[in-house]
Amino acid sequence: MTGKIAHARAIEILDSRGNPTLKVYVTLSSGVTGAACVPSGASTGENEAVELRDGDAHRYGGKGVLIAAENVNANISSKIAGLDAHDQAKLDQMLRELDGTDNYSKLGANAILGVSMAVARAAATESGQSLYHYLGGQNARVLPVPMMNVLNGGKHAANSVDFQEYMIVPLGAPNFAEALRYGAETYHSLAGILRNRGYGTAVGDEGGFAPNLISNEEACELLVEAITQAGYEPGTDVAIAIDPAASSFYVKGEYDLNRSGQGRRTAEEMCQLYELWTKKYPLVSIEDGLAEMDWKGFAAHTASLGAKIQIVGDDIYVTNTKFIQRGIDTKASNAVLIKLNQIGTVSQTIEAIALCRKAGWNFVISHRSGETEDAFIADFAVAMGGGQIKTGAPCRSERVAKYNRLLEIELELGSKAIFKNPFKVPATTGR
Ligand code: 2PG
Ligand code: MG
Repeated sequence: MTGKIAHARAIEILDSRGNPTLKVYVTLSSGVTGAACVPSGASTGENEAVELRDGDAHRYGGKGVLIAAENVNANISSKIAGLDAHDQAKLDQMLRELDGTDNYSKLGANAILGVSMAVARAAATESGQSLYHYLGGQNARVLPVPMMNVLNGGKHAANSVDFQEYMIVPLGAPNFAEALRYGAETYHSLAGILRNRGYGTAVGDEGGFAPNLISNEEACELLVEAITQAGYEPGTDVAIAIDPAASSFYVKGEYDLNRSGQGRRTAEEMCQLYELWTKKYPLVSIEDGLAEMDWKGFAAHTASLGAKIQIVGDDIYVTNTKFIQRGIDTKASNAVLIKLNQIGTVSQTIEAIALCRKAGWNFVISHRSGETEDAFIADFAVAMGGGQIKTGAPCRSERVAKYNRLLEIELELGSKAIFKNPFKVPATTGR
């Protein structure tokens, strides 16, 4: 009989930081197998689903995932055998019940998500469809505008920059392939500028350069210069987005910009800083400008800039409808960063996106800083049709795998493919 799950198997593999993670293979009774690899974050939100690690100091510094693998092989596999692989919602509900906790702390969100994604892959293959069509229906055809993280700081690099991510957003391109070219060319022009200034061009976890800059703001100046030097118009062709990941420098109710030596700031001062940057630079999106526990700061930030640009919540929501609803009620942002492993199953991720849509909010499908060659999120971004993906620099194969998959999808869709600027308001350059 087709459509039924036969078994699931998990193995321990390595992620892009050389840490263990899971690869899960789900085989159907038809003989079709789907596989998926699980990503892993560094600047994690406090309320994320639990990534189960062995804690055995003799293996990978305690980061092994053999227990999570065994949970798939010994506990989950036999319980999901016989379920219809094409009923993702039912499968994911079964996984929730099997674990029995709110945050998958029993079996591990890494074990659960690996199974959830691999089942989707197997079902797509069995039905003869691309994953983006299987998950998003036959009308799925919006290619995402990429947010490409080209300067890394914070927890993703050992340098003098407090803010974690400075991204280029090629929103003026006519299609995804051209957007990728705009981005890659800007990345190379940035490399040249950094070299000329005597800065290092070694890369951080997401493939962006990680130089010791003089200030957090210098990164924005460098990006505008790189965009211009690559032959593009800042704001019109290529804009800027940032993810300060402010939870990582929130100390006792203040924002401690100690890496760059810029001292402590209150939430109000951080808001003023972002207002100033939005006037000076072609900024279209700010993610986690305030810390995850600073709901008041987030609301003030959105009140000051939300009408002009996209304000994204990542750590504050952790792709969880409970927190996203609170954000909607309190006007804490106007967009959500979506990460499958923050919440644990494909279905719960889709529920989070449905809530964003209902509120008229944007959403951005995102990688993690620890990634693998799995390009699941490329298909997922097209399936969900939100028009935005954040998946690193055009550098390091675990990042480029997603971009290359999107090139394939665009080709497959042909003239049906849509690529458009998802930002309501054009960037204000103030120039
Ligand atoms: C973020 C992510 C991805 P991490 O903060 O948005 O860029 O980082 O995976 O380390 O949480
Ligand atoms: Mg983030």
